[in-house]
Amino acid sequence: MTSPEFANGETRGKIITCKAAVAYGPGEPFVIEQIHVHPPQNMEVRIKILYSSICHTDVSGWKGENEAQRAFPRIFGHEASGVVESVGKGVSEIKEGDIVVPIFNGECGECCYCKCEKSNMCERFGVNPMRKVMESDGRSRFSTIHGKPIFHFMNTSTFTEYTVVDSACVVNLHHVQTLNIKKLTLLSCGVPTGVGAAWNIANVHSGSSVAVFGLGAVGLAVAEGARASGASKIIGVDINPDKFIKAQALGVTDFINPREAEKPVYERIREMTNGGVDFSFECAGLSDVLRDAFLSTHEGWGLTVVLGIHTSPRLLPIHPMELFDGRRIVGSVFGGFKGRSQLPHFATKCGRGVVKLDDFITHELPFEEVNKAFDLLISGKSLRCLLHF
Ligand code: CXF
Ligand code: ZN
Repeated sequence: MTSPEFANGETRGKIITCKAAVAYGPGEPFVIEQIHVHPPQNMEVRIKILYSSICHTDVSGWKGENEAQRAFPRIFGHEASGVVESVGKGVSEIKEGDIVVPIFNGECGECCYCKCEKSNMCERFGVNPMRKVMESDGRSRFSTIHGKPIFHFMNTSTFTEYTVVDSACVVNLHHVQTLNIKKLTLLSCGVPTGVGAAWNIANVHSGSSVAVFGLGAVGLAVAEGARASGASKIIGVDINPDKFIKAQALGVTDFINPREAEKPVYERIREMTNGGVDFSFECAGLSDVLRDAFLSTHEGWGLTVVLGIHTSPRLLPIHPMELFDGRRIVGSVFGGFKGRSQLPHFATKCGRGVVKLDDFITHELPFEEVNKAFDLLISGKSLRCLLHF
């Protein structure tokens, strides 16, 4: 990958004044304004963002759906690509000018989770929606030009021309020659989240049957992962019939619109699959949908993978006795991928065409139009809208 024209070293070690989309309150329109971005500290990286897209987790955080996680003013955004502007002391695997993607689910490489091959959690840099400042010193690297701190989001904060993230939350994809920078952006959250859920968490195998509830970018990435693994039946469930056209291109073989169904969706799916699917994936973040997903799998071995963001307070809509029917349920974050160590290989596979990325980018807008891009996602018109900086 050729770096964009960058790296004169002039800004290294200095505060950068640049534009960012700042959210001042839950659900309030983003304000594009000048902010200060402080230099990266030990083991941190300052990134010039080239593209950022929007994921439903940004929408959920921006709306303040989970009360305990509210923090404003804040810079949202966690799916992006960029070029390294400068690095703090101790950073060795990333250098100025490298093409990178930030990851919200970091990998320090040293904690008991990072050392355990069964998990992609990280003690220090795993998803912590409560965190709003840098892990190392509990401070923000962003401030208004009047010096008021602006909070971080999900270890990343990408709706800004420059961001600072810990090096544990940066994946170096500089070597990936086969994907352009726009496609690399997709690898920062939605696509690995979905594909990895099918590959790493469910282990979807050739000939298996799958139901995907919610056909946004993550649900479609699950479908694409299942297709690539040779699943023979992939049932897409969504209330928006427009989603089916795109879904077909990504491997979905059958479609159910719950609004048109005469019986519960799980009953319909059981009829279509001789008792239930092998795997179901809940990508809508709705309790009733999760129950349908759970009941749509086959007794004895069915597995439901939860990917959707559920607002709190909500508990699993399942009676413990129902687990005695042999259906299982598990959550999945970032598709089970360990970001820094496994994403480069995943990127290479995508570059080889194992996973088709072409259909995920539906819109592109200048970063200043972030409010419009949010509308497109919330109204179900876009899958991924790339904001360019
Ligand atoms: C989510 C997954 C659940 C926790 C918050 C982040 N993934 C990406 O947007
Ligand atoms: Zn996301």
